[in-house]
Amino acid sequence: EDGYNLWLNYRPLNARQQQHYLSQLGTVYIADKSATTSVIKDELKRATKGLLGQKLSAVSSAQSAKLVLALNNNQLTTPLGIEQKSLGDEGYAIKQHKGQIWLVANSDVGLLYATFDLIRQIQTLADLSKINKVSVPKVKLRMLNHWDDLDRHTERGYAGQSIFDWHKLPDYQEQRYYDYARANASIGVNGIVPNNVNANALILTPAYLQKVKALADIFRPYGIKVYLSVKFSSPHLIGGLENSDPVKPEVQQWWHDKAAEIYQLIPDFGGFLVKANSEGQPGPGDFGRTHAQGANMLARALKPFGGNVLWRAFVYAHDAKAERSLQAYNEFVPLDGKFDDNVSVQVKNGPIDFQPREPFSPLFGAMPHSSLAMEFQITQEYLGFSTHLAYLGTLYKEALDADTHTQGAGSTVAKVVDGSLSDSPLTAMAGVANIGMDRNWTGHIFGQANWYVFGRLAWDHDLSAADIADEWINMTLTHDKNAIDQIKDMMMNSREDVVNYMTPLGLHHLMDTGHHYGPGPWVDNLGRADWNPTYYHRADKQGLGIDRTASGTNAISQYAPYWQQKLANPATTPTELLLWFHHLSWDYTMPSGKSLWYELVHHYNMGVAGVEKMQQQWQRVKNQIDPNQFHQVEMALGIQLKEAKWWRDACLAYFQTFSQRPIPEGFPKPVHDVDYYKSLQFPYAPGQG
Ligand code: BDP
Repeated sequence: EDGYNLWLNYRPLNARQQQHYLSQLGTVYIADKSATTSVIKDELKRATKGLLGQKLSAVSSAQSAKLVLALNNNQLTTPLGIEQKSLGDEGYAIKQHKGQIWLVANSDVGLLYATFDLIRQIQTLADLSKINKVSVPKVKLRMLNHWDDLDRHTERGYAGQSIFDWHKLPDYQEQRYYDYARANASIGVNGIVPNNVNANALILTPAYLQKVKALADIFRPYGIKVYLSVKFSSPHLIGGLENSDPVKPEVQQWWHDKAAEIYQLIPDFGGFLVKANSEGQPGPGDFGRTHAQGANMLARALKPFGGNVLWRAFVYAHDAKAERSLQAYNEFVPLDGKFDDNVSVQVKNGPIDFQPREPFSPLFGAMPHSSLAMEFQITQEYLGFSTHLAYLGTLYKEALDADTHTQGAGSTVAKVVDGSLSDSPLTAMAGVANIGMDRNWTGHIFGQANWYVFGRLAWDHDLSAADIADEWINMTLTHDKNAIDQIKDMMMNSREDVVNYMTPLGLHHLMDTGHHYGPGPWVDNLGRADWNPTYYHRADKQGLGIDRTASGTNAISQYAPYWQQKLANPATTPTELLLWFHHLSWDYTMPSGKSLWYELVHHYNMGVAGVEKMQQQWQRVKNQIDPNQFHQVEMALGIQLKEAKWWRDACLAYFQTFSQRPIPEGFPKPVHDVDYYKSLQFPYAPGQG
């Protein structure tokens, strides 16, 4: 088992289970013909052959079939009485009806999603005898963002080169593209951006658009649209215009013409993703224009063709006076209501940058007249690359379930993202992909679970992280009940372990420079203050943490009054975010009754202990896991333990130079002094920008 099949790993069920499902599904009728229907047939064949030992026999009428797939506009579905409207463009129903199982949707892509759901039911050994479900996605655009360069380098990618081989496209169409599309369709991902947000203008040249068209043609039957990251200065760089000022008619015309050219090739092209005026990328700010002016210019070029703009809110200016966590809000909130209806402002889950733990970004809930898209990072740039086991389902849920209180209690981030709390109909969720050419796609097998959970939550944010982990384990690794419990427990605790051994109690941005691999809390010499870890932890003789209350940067003022009140006082600030919002003395009494210094040491050690526990749990499931996969995870956990100790020791050795307190009784002392940790070099760490 090399992991290539991901969760679409159709291992044979036991004979009794096979018999059971064959008696329920033995014959199939598919009342439709299209490219997507062929995909459905292929997948059903593949899944039933693998899982049930034989494919279903196709029959020529619905009456004689056990399994019926039908479009809702078809007369055939009348007996089910399913409200056509309720399913929308992509939703579906799976219903037991007089001894038959019906899959019904308004579109063939809806039927494809239903098929993958049915397969998942079998893979997770669900009872189909009374199945009666309707499933409709809560968010419209469910997208993967690849930070992949045209030379196949993947920025912050830890699983090998980019899967997109631009050099060989459009002629050479890898099997991997099809398997990638199957995997995405199986979890409801319906849009992909194959190129880096730090965009190369070449992507919009005719030769590259031919390559993009080839990908779009492959992905179309799977319900997946292609979008592109575009460089705002493209009119100047590849169009020969003097500059790319968005108010200039010739610049607007250039984008209109470019859009027309793209749609000529790709009639269902999704639109543009833009990183503008951020980390050196060009943008409307270069000409004194606002983000809204820049975004709307692109949106108007795409509008006649039905395309959308995803405009990123990840901005922090190098000359800004405000503390970094304040900047996106400062720039974007005044623009609320000014974006066109085919623009979504894409916001990272937290106010800084994909840290192991952040509070929710205050933009969520603060722009009720705009579409706000969620951007999660699936690739583990700040959570141990592809060597650490960190299930991100819990992180995503924490962010989505966070209550912004902007429209009273219950104003969760999820409700902002799914449009219930805004007057914009456009809704979107994006995940920065963790996929590369590694045989198992994600480097670490458990990285697959992060791709999986992203898609499942983008479809339905009400699902629980534990249930999704359960599905994934069943589909990917094993059906053994005890093993599932052990592995699920590992997954559910893993992200908190990482938080504890890297950045406990609200600490953040302690990583080393450039590659972001390993600890570097001492770094204070970078070109910009807000690139330095010291900017964020503010350790001194008195204590630790950054004061973001009114006596400090006043970042808490960007949250709803409910939160302002709570966050103003350390005693009512959630412990896990304490040092995000407060600078506290080393002797500050924590809710446990112990001092801050004690709890800091304790948390770092809990993180390490958590990895040791995962190692033990993994050993317990040895007989239930494919030997190759078992060994890979075993080796990775070995690395993770070493690195957890490295993080703990380096950070504690460093913070101890300020706290001047001994490591409390019962905890190990750092193995080396801080100079040793400072001296470590990682010139070829993967995935650097
Ligand atoms: C940072 C990454 C950088 C990305 C940037 C972004 O280190 O490589 O370009 O985010 O989101 O976290 O644009």
